[in-house]
Amino acid sequence: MKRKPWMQIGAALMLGLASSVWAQETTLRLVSSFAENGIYVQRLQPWIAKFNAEGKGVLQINFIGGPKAMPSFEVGNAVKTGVVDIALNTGAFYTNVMPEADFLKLTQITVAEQRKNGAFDAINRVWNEKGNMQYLGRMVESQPFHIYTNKKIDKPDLNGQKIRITPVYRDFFQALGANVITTPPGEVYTALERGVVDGYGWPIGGIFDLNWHEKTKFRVDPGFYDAEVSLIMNLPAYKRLSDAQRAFLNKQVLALEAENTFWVKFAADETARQAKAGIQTIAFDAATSKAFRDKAYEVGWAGAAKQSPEIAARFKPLFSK
Ligand code: 173
Repeated sequence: MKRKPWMQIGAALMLGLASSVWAQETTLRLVSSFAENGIYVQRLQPWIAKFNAEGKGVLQINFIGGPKAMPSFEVGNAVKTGVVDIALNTGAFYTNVMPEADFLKLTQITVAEQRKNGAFDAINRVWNEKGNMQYLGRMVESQPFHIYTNKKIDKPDLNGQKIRITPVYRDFFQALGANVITTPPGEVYTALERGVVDGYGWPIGGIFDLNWHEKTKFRVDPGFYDAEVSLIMNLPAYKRLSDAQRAFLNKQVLALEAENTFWVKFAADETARQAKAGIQTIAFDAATSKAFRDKAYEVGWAGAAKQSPEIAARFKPLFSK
């Protein structure tokens, strides 16, 4: 039988209708590199609940779990290969995917400014090409890193100290003379307890989440860099979304970033809580503090330039004040 043109149009319409019915809802699997009871996941949970409530029929998130579900340092690769769709992660945990991931600690401007000045686009060019990922958004800012130690110092000198690190701190702490040991957060408590390390690097907030305050005597001020905790997504999974799904996802991520004002107060609250818990502050005079912070960035950018000169040069003006 010869088909009439109107029959073909009818068939096309029905196909279109069917595909719009079938494409209606997608569920994305999300894992976290950070502990489920920690502050980052605590803040992500209500966001996921709202996402799923508003995303009915469009897009849903299925939270798989934290480091018990997948080891922290394996999450980046799982996003790259599509084993999971989305991760809450920090660049230091997926330098095995691309060394540039750790450069995000060097941003000195707000996340909103990074979106405006082209930093996000520059990041995504690299994340797309080298990581097979979309850098969706950054949910933590204004959280400088600190040295926490049980061995008192009176100047910026870590000679004779064993310090737990991730790639965030490696170059800087080694420049200060430390012996460094890389571990995921989940191993810090035991390392302190057994005396495997004298101290550790961590942001100003969150040391109570895994009870490290029980094993911590001193915090060194000032802080340096800015803790980066972000949502990253498998690039093919991102591209598979319909325009409406992608728009919904981006809207939700922007809403999450709009809540980042939380972190300034959290830093102040955590500083007070540490003092109350008996953690003493080691502070340097103004000139030494400035030299300490300047050195952190100098060493950090030098390390970046050594690992990936072209991309470090591209990022530096976009990340700096
Ligand atoms: O110390 C760490 O484990 C680390 O690199 C990090 C990065 C971002 C937020 C918290 C910790």
